[in-house]
Amino acid sequence: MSHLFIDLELRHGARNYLPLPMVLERGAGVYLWDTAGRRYLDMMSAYSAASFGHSNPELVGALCEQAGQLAVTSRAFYTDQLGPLLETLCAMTGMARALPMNTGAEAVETAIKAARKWGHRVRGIPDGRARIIVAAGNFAGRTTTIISFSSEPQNRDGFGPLTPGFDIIPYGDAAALEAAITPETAAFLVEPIQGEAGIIVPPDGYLRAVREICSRHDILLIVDEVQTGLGRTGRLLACDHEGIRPDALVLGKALGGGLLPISMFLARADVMDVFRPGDHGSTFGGNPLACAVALTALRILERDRLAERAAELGAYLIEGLRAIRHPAIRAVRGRGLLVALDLRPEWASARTFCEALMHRGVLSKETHRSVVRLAPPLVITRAQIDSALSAITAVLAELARPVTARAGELVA
Ligand code: IF1
Repeated sequence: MSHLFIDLELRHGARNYLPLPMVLERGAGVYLWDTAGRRYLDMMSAYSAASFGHSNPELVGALCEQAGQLAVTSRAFYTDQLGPLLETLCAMTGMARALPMNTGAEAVETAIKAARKWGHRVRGIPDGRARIIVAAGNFAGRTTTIISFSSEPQNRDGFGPLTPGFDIIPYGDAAALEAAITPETAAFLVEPIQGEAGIIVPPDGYLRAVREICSRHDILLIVDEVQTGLGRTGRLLACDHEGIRPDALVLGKALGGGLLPISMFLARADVMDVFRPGDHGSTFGGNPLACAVALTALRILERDRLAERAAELGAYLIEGLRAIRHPAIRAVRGRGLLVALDLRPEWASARTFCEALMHRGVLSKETHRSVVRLAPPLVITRAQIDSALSAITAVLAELARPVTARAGELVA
């Protein structure tokens, strides 16, 4: 039966993904079920969008109630849902203003437009000359401007002409930021932990150092917390681990409670005030339906102390992974419930590992060939983490000797 759905996607869809060979039809909490009724423990939670668990009943309730009340109005009118969400997010993050969008990429594009216009109108950079510094290994979405500053060739190849005005520096190197700043630099856009790059945690103090450099040079520190934000790394924001406040912030994914897209660009007042009526917008940005779900998600995040939970259970997961003694494991890294199991390529590819995990009822996703991403819903329990660790241990045990050793045998 599942091949029918796979065939339909292959026949009528673009081939821009290579999904694992299974078909999902239901989700609840940390579990997903395929069309054959098999249950899976979800260890990647839709790239951190499903932090509250799949089809969270409270969030579905908020969605249904608001959908029956008022869903999409455009921003031609005020509504009773957007203001409370903006107020709540500004209070939680310490930002002065917020501008709602839908996807992470749209909120990042909003950040780029704000930084450029602030650079031109406030900082006095000649019009059209503002530059933004980014870090190698960044991932901020798939629009043509965002891929223009990707250091990953596949993200860019064939999609030119690329958008100019970006300078790429090594990630985790504060001195490189200082050296790259010019009179035309308006901002530094950076992830506090790089997700797609393989869950790369920068050296301790990196965020504090770049905060000081940006302040001293009066350039904007814009932090992309689309993936790391909203409790994922064990604090409300990953920036909180170093106690720094950026000049602007991007949120997305989990803000929609795993039910619908909503993202947010938040910033200092003088940055957000560069937007005048008609400068920027979006049909669905800030729609009351998404706002009602996001408000409920934020209330659950705080009421159920999900950030603290991510810190505690993330440490438990990392400790459990590090206790597995197997030569195929090159590294275990991460923060909170954003964890990477980095495999030695001569033992197995992350893709092969994820396929083997799937057959043991655990779902994850590879990134950058050698990294298995482990980022479950923040509502996961210790017992469920134990199940994931058992499956990972079993798959590791299945791995035969490294490919190179086997090849040696064949030659001999
Ligand atoms: C895919 C992972 C990638 C993001 C950060 C902005 C965006 C993302 C830090 C854009 C999106 C998604 C996109 C998805 C895979 C996934 C991802 F790290 F989360 F796994 F690619 F890096 N900033 N990340 O991570 O948000 O427009 O997608 O809502 O494109 O395959 P979006």
